[in-house]
Amino acid sequence: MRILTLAIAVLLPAIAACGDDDDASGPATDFTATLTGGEEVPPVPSTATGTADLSVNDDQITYTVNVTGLANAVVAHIHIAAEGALGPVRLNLCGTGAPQPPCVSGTGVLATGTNGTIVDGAISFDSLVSAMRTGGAYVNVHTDDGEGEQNTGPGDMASGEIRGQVVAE
Ligand SMILES: [Ca+2]
Repeated sequence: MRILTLAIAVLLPAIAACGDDDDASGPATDFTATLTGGEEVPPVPSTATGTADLSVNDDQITYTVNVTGLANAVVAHIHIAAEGALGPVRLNLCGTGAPQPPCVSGTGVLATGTNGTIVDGAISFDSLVSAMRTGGAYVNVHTDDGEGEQNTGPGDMASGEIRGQVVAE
């Protein structure tokens, strides 16, 4: 019995150390969003879809947005608002000029990069991350055919063609 007790005492710290990798009690740093036209406000009848993967590292967000069948993508951002509501742009993802990349239309990687600069400094970076953790942020991809009026339909939705609420992974 004494030997068994000793073995447990030796093993317990090792088990606790292994658990650190899967600690679910800390604040989320990895997020995802599923983008569809139906999530836009009001909904957009687009067949394009997308996924966004976002990872917070210190004061930066590293992101990759993949899309399927999206025409005329011009710009993408993280906005602040709950699902079903519209809110202002707070972080640029693509199409806004260096250092963020241009948006790539079609099927594949729309954009991948790193950014920690809040648009207009309107909120703090920590406030953006807090919103991401509480369902208060969304990824929105805007399209524009560059002709005539805007927001005429898929491929020409300057107000946003596919959108997805940011959720913790
Ligand atoms: Ca147009």
